[in-house]
Amino acid sequence: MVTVRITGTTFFRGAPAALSGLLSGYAALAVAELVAAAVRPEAGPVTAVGGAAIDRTPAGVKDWAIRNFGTNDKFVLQLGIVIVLGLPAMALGLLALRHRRLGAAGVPAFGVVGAGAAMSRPDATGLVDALPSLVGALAGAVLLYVLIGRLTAQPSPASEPGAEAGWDRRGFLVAAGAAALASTGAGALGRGLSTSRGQDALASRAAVTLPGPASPAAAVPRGAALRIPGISPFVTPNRTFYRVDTALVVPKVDAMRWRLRIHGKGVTRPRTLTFQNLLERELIERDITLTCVSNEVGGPYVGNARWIGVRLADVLRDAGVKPPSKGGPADQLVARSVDGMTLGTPVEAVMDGRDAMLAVGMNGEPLPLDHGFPVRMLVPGLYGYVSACKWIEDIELTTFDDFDPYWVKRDWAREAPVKTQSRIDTPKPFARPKPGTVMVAGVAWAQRRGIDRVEVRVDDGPWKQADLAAEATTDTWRQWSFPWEATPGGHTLTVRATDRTGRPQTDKRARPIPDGASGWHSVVVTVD
Ligand SMILES: Nc1nc2c(c(=O)[nH]1)N[C@H]1C(S)=C(S)[C@@H](COP(=O)(O)O)O[C@H]1N2
Ligand SMILES: [Mo]
Repeated sequence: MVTVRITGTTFFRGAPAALSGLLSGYAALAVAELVAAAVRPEAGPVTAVGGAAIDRTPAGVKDWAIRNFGTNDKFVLQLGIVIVLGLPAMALGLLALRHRRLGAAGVPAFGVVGAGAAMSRPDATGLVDALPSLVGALAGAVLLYVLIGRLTAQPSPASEPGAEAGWDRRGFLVAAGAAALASTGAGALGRGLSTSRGQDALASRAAVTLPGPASPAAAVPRGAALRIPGISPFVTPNRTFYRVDTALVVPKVDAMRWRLRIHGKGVTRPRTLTFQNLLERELIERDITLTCVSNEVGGPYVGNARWIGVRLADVLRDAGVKPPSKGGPADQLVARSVDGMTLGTPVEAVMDGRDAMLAVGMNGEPLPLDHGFPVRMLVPGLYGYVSACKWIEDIELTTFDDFDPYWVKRDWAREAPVKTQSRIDTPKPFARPKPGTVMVAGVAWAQRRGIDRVEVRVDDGPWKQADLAAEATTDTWRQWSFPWEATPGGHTLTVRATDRTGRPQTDKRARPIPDGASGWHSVVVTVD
């Protein structure tokens, strides 16, 4: 009789105990996010663990995640973290039912993981980064202790005479309900705080008026933008411009408080520039195609925009910097962003006359937050990870021997000029066009060198010249088209480009790591 009762009760209490664990985890996260919002949003446990996971993810998996989830990769990661936390939280609840102190003490163990992750981030600033996770975990532990206390407390004999569940059901429900409410409130408050911080950044962006460029972009020739359905437009709108970065939370930088420090080897006149300082300089406007090294053959991580900014070489010269070819001691420029990302660029490339810039505008507006507001770097001809630092705040002149930036530490190449590539935008893979003339069209790029020729092959037939759109500059991609007389059946369309140096795009397949994918893009279609 007694045994039966205990077993039944234990089972009966299992569900509320697991719920207590979940609630405690929820409260811990909510309190942690609130503390983070007050001290440092990036130090919140979900962001920190997610960021630390990104830092430690092998390049192959990261590529896979970007490929399969696209820009949603970060949402999927965060969702995964929350789900993965749920199970142990419930287990701790059950453990606490038998060993109240031990179960409650398990919660801070997770806090330590969160704190460790936050402190390991490249942008960590010290112990404050540990604070959100630790305070949150403490709150969670206390809550679990209290809730389990309600669960194991005996009801007053008068309240529920003969009640089989020997626990203070009312006390538990009240405590659990209050905890859920308070946690939701804390979470909402935290989110509100973070949002209001973001408002300063947004307000400062809204207040920016970009001055006209002293050196406007060359007019885009009339024939540079073909009107073919399905082809990538010559100018990629900001809204659809690809985004690749490690930031789980997009940095929200107030342009009025923004500073750029320039220092390091061979910097005879170290500088700290304000946003206003930049706007007061001569601005250049250029059309530049930006490419990500992670882009697979035929992939989407390439876009062309009209950028406006300050010539980086001028700023460096003002600081006394000389390129190695003029006897300068630094061969690597390391750009650092507000979120601790580091990117290394050859000083020689930045100062060789190309339009390397500190960009403040993109397609006629201040940089979107996602694309680096208020200031980012751009160097035509180099993949983004070795040149295009978003949310930049520091430029250090150093050497390739002395410092490996973020991606180089993760086995990507130190130097990475963009490889010649071409892509079929239309028809799409597995399209079913009708027999007759089918417009095959797409884009090709070889920044700095320029595209000289694009050829298309149907199945194993001969290479045939595609029609090239007019070239805007050698730093922009070039559209091409090819009217194909399609015959019924399955066909493979393949494209290859040749750059202005006369070198055809290699057919040798290479993965993106370490210095960019190579190979020809093919699309299989069925004509019927
Ligand atoms: N701060 C910061 N800057 C960054 C990155 C990043 O992760 N953090 N990613 C780089 C990479 S890999 C690329 S390809 C470009 C992409 O720029 P976009 O997102 O504006 O297209 O930004 C570069 N600048
Ligand atoms: Mo990239």
